Amino acid sequence: MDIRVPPPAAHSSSPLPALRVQRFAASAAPPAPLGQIDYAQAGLRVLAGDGVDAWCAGDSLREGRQGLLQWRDDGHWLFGSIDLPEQGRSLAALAEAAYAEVFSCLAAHGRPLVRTWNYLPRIHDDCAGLERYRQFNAGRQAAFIAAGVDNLAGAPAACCLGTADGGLSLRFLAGHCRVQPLENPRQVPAWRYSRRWGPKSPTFSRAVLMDAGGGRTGLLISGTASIVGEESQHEGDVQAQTAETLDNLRAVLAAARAAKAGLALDLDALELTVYLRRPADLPQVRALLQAAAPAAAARALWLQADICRRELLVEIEAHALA
Ligand code: 3EB
Repeated sequence: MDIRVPPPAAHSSSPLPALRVQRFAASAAPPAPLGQIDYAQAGLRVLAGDGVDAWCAGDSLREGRQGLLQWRDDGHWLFGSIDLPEQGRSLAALAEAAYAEVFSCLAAHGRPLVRTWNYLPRIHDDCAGLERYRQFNAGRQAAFIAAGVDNLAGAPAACCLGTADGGLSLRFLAGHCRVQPLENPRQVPAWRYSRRWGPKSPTFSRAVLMDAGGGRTGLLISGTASIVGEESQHEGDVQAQTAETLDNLRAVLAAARAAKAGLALDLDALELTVYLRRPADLPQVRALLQAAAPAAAARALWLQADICRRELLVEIEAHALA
């Protein structure tokens, strides 16, 4: 482990710095945030908006490496990344290895996982009779269980998107205390999906609420799509899928408001990332988003990616630090 000065103050004694995330064009991104996601570098095509999300909090950063994993820690928050080449391994083995590194890093730092971003190449291809996304799910879940996570209901918020090539790219944010996971009453919790969606369910919560420091509350909403119960809705109809996705986002926001008295967030308060399977759908989806949440639509980042079920054309993730 390669530790840079200065060592952190014990995190119980220093005040919790406010977590913030800012969007930049790749050329303008700050050199040393807690961590950043350069979407183009992760293999996604930026359709509109600035393509780097920089997560920042305190300035006293330590950083280090553990195998192929890199992390930065400000004493309260930790942001990490790991990029694993496939080298002939199955996606299940790859996901399990990547998440084992993540959990070993988090155990060393005593930090709980808050949010993960997962990017994997050729997500729909078949490998030994199982779609690669489903293989990924099997490996991810196995790593959670191996790490001693006995209740998948506490899983982090997440997204999982397909890229054209490259290896498995994982980005993650860990916090200073346990977060409050949220579910969407319109949807079956993903960790309880039936075996129709794969032998092992995906390991994520629909959203998490947390203390974001500086007196603020953080709401991180997972990738959200046109799913009701556990069924994909409106196959082939991008406009209806967008409307259903917005209804799901509203339902998660209602769950967040119910969980946290005084939280007054609506769609327009969210920072949105919109993933489109087909770039040509951008104008239609943008028009619907502008009608539902004009201010949020104006700030949104638009990316092209494969969404983890073939029939899904649009997925939206969001965060707000209120
Ligand atoms: C869904 O709701 C759509 O596997 O980490 C959304 C967010 C989706 C996260 C993941 C998958 C993931 O099932 C897909």
